[in-house]
Amino acid sequence: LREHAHQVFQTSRTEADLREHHAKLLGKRGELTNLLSTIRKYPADQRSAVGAGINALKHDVESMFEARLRGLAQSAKADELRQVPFDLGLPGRCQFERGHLHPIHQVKDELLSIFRSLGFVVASGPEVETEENNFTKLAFPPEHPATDMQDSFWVGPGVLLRTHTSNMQVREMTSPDLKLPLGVVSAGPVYRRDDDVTHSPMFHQIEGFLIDERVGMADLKGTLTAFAERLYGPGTPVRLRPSYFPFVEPGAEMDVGCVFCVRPDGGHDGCRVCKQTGWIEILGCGMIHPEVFRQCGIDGERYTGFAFGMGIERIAMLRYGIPDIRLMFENDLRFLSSF
Ligand code: FA5
Repeated sequence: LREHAHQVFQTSRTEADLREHHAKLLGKRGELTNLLSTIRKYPADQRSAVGAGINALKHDVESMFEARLRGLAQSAKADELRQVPFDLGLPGRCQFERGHLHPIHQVKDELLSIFRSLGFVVASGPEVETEENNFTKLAFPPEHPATDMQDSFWVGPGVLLRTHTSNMQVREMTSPDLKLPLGVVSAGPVYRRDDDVTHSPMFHQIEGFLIDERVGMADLKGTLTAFAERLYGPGTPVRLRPSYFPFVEPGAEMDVGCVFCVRPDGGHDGCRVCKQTGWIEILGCGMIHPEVFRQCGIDGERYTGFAFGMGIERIAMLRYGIPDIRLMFENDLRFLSSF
């Protein structure tokens, strides 16, 4: 019977077939079930041995049935997979557009790579900063309007969202790993209580500074001229105008020749970007103030340095002709997908 069961199960080609054979063997009137009723015919002392034998047989037949059932299911699955033409390389039916970096990040990466190619190393720092690193060590006088509650977002006493990336000057100069000479650039978000078409409460700056013996204004101008030429093209005119920042002396702002209204005759009639002056202000800069060196524990007799900082949105707006800074933070896909 065991062999018979094995043979009929193995030759069953479908589940229905298999179940039919199973019923014939183990169903209510199945051959094996009938066997059980023959136990009575045996002498009493043999019945339990015969019963055990029949039960073992029943168990074996059930196992054979289960195994064949699994085998049939597996080969059914394999047949199905062979029939359905699966091509994993086929392109999907819905077309996803590829994303890209936000224009601010595109410009930021470009600015950083220009300064990297000029030999500066890239550093980064936190957006939550101490008053000391953001203002005090940068020689802001205590009554300076920027330290007022109106301009800064205070997180707690003596702690604020940094208002500029100049905090990185202090962080680098007071670092235990400081090694001079040092040339650093750093970019990231900064925060101020501003809100209009050219001023956003959160915006991005890039800061750079170089500290060495005998660094002078000529090095500053040379570096920034090389930078402007790489950003806006060879021969881009630049000029420095005197200006004031508490942490530099002398301080200056740098303008580049307006790239929007350049004409062979040099006219600027009607240009709204440079307001017909022919110049566009792009950054603040100057020689690091001896007071900053003193506060940061650097020998200002031996070392000098220059520093500069600019708004990344400003550069992006000029580059792409974006009229309103707020467009850059609204995440409107019609705007973003044009970059
Ligand atoms: C500074 O923040 C100085 N730390 C720059 C500096 C560094 C000077 C090193 C000297 C040496 P200022 O406040 O001017 O300077 O800001 C620099 C630039 O940030 C501005 O020219 C402008 O492009 C940009 N900016 C300022 N406020 C906003 C704002 N709310 N939204 C967008 N851009 C802004």
